[in-house]
Amino acid sequence: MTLRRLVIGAVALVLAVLGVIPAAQAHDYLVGSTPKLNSTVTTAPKQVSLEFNDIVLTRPAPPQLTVRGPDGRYYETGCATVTDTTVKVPVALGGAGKYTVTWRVVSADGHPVSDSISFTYRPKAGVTGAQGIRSQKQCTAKAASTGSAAAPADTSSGGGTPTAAIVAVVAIVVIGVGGAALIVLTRGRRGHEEMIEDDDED
Ligand SMILES: [Cu+2]
Repeated sequence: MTLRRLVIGAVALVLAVLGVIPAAQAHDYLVGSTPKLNSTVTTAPKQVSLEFNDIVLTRPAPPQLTVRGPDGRYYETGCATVTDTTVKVPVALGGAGKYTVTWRVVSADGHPVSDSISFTYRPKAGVTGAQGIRSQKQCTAKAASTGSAAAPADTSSGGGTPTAAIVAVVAIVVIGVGGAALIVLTRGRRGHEEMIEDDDED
């Protein structure tokens, strides 16, 4: 019984290391934004920025950040840039109404995450907004690398070595735990099978 518990614990640990259990927790999530979530602004912001709990990667894909107006048009005027945990995009808002900020960024663990928030723009009377564009800007890696994404070799080799080491460690643990689990499961099953397997033996 104690051994079985130990094995279950070890299996859970392996799954945790592999990222199966806390997959969602490992992903970057939004902790703040400008404008704030569901807020109403009366002055048009020059940029929209998103603050994540962890760093945002610019590889393999640059961040995608769109700001869509109440008319369905896009109001970002450039490509999104990343500074550690912050992703921002320049904007020129149009008319009054609800604006939806949608993002797709590469999480600190290398997986893409996407979601959206919205805010309301209520300009003062007489303020004329921008026209917006029909379809979102296509931002390639090159277009987005205006900032600090000028060290591709470092990022890839830096991430490769620890990953290989982790895989090796996990493989060893999996083999060990797998063997122990097999022993325990076989033992446990034997007791159960004795009751129903009489016919098979004949
Ligand atoms: Cu992930």
